[in-house]
Amino acid sequence: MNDRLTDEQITLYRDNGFVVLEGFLNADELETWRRCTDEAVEERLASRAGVGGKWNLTNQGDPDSYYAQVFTQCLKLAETHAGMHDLMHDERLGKAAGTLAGVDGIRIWHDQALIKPPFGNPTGWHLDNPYWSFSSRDAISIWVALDDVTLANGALFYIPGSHKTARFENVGIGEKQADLFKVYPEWRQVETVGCPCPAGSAVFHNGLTAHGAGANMTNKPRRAMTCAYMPDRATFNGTKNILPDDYFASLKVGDVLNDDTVNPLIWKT
Ligand SMILES: O=C(O)CCC(=O)C(=O)O
Ligand SMILES: [Fe+2]
Repeated sequence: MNDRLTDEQITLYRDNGFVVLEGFLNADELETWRRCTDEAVEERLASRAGVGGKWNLTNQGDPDSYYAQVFTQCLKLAETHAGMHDLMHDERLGKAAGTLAGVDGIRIWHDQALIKPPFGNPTGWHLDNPYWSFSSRDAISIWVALDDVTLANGALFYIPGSHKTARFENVGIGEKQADLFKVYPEWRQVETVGCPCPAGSAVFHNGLTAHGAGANMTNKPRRAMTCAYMPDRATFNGTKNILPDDYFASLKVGDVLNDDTVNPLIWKT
């Protein structure tokens, strides 16, 4: 894993709100990530209801819906697949995320496979952090390309610098790609940046950077394995998102989200 970050990469991340690291995984690691992702997704879909019978850990409840055809989304695969657990708990990922974000500890918010199917719908423009149960300008995600990602099969697109002016207001990923620009009309003036990248690349983005992805115009899947990270000591904002029912019921707004089972601490300075 080529997890060493240059000062230039850190600066790019902080200025733009995203950075592409080509050659992050070597060929052997890429094979392992592909195998674990394929197996974990297959198991999750075969179990139909995911962890604890909760449909919210996959979006394939109605495979014909618009959202189900944006990507096959399977959340928290580290909890159901041992190989994926080992990949996601790798301290080097936490260190890279924490170094880019400039924080002293990183917890897993959730992992998720995002497999854009052949002829899949585009991913509408959105922010990530406002979906989650903590509000932080330092939230960060890794998105690892498991296939060569091109402008034809669903490359990520970003609005550079949008993380600096985002206000935690958001829209859902729906059929209307441009809804986010009703909330942030000023971002219409900013040139977007597409991020095609070879398989094995890692793309990091801030949880408040506006992003989306194109349609998959090819007859092959575009596989990505991702993980969203929460800075250590982040606090509960009242949103349930994917928190387990009993844990959610026990929380008050402002509580520190430091349950090591729900949100494992994978790196600390
Ligand atoms: O893979 C995609 O199409 C979208 C990815 C995304 O929204 C994310 O990783 O936050
Ligand atoms: Fe996203």
